[in-house]
Amino acid sequence: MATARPGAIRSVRSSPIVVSLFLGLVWTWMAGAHTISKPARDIAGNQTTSTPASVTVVNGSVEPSAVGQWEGPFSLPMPPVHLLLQRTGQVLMFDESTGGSGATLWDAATGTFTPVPTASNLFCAGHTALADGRSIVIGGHLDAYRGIPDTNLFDPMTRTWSRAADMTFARWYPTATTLPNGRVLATSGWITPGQLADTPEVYDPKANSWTGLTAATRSNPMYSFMFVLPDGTVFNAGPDVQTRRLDVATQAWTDVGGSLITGHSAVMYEPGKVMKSGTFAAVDNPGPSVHARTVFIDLNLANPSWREGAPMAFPRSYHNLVLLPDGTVLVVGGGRTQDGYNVSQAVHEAELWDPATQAWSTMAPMQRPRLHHSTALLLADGRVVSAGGEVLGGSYREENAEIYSPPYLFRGPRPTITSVPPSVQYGARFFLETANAPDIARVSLIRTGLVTHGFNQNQRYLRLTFTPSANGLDVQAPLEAKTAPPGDYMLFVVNSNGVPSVGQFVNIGGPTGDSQPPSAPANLVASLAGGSVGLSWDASTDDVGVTHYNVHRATVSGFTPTVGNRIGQPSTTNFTDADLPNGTYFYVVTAGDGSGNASPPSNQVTVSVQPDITVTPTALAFGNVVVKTNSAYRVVTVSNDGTASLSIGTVTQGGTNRNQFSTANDSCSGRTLARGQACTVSVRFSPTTRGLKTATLVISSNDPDENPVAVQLTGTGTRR
Ligand SMILES: [Ca+2]
Ligand SMILES: [Ca+2]
Ligand SMILES: [Cu+2]
Repeated sequence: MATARPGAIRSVRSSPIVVSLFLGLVWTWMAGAHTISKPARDIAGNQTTSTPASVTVVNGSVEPSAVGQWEGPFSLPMPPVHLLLQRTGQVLMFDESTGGSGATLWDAATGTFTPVPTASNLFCAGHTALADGRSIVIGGHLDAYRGIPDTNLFDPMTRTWSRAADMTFARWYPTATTLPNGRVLATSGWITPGQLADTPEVYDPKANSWTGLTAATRSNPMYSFMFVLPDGTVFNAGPDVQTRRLDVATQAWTDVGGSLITGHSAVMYEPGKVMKSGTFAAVDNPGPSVHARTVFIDLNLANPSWREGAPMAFPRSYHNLVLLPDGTVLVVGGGRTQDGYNVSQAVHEAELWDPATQAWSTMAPMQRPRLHHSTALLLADGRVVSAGGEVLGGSYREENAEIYSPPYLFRGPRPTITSVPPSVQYGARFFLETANAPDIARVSLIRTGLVTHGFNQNQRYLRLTFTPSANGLDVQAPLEAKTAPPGDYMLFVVNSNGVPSVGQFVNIGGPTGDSQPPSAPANLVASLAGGSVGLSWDASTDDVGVTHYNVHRATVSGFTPTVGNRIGQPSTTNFTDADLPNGTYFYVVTAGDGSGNASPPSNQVTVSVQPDITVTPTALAFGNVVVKTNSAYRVVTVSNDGTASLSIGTVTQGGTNRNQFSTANDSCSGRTLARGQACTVSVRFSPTTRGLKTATLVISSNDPDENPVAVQLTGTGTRR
């Protein structure tokens, strides 16, 4: 194996168990006592040695506005190996010490703990969030490297667990990933020692059933770093060095390339852009020395490849990467050794990575060592909880949490969000009420975090575009589920000082009770001015509320409105389609509500954007003119009676006797006439011989249906 496999120290319950690992190493587990597997790494005696609290001067400053500030530690009922943020703002936690079933809800705001036990041992499970906001916990713990097939759902509103269909495979250390269609991908995890669940499977919450991706069977690292990419494929960023992507629909894996390092945590810090840092480690399977390296890949590129960026200030293993509302990435905890419990080698300083500078900055140090089984999570208030750390049966055990306020909470007043809709559908525009609209520089969405073992299986970050208005922001929801799989997100506004609001929970793309579409917009009318089409219509009605209109344009009559021909989503009953090229256009408008229901289309209107040439007169008869004399000049007027500019070519004479006629005072050749403008050209007849002479005055232009226009010229040469 190119990569060491993660493991966990585990308590041992019966006779010696021999566990064979891929590397050919054999560990012997002694019966009875709950001890660390390798006596050489016994940490007895370290347990009660608290790390001296010290103030570290960082970057020449200890100002909270530069390095942030830690609070705590606060006691917890367990060292939380798993932290799952809920839409209530509460955090669900569980570990092994309470039998794996002693899940507890923590309300950080009130400091209260509410037991929410379940029948399954959830220790070492994987977890993500469903479209409706429930947590889905897959697999769990029977014993070391022995998983369970249990699927458990936690509803934050009722605070209850329900048991869903079992997976086909038992999984210990699996990864759960919410797909764009709301289903959940289960990757990897141990069935039994030495046997990984190599076949991914997909859970359908509607059918309550799992389906194996048998054609996608391959050995993936346990607790794989999995990310849904903007193209809908799922990227496995590690902790293997070799990385690859899975097309769930075709069940095909494609190699992406070597990532230079293993990494102990990974984040997708923008859609398609992934970072990982530090060294992968497992308590029972130490590898080479720990480093501080950071690598990146942009999967939006046609040929993505990993590149190395500025390293962290400290070598780290067992750390957590946390996405923050301003787009920065916080690294918390970890240590300089691979053992996972050498508290003397713990890194207490946090570091902050800024995507703008691509550099890490060292932040304030926390009090406690956060090593193996430690967790870190962004709270809705913009602070970060760093919690736990323990080795089963060992003396390293942190039943506490500390809470970090990043520098952005010390840089002036926070913007506030007065209201947002509780749920928004893809492509909708929605109103975010805030008194700070003129000062808002960024609107961000961060999916609720569900973290264990250094990897948050559910967090993701995206920015939303917005338009300020009097009392808030008109915000564009994510256009599709590939960039924001359905579920609960925290919505933040960030002001020009980089200070975030408190996050508001918004469900994106999830199920709603509203299935009734608005009424069709009536009386759609169009007006045309200077190549811009003004559209207006009568307001629609809806049982819940019209949130926006969809303006659609096509070049064929009777077309079907689709996302592909949608040209705008105003929240008002008018829209301007500016600077159209010449052509004939058809428009319809539909009304949308906040649940993604669209009305039938309005009446269709037609707008023709084109020049229209008018030439007066269309024939000139010069009558009898004595040979070798000139007639008087006659004037031909060219005007543009259309709705777009008329471009005139060169005015010429054609026909048999074209040299008997000539032009002067030509203000038309090469001219572009705006709508309503005119030009003139003068023509005279100069016969050189007797008899009837005919020719044409040829006027070419960009008129779509009259090009060229020919003015008939006639005259007769007579004897002197
Ligand atoms: Ca409705
Ligand atoms: Ca015409
Ligand atoms: Cu573990």
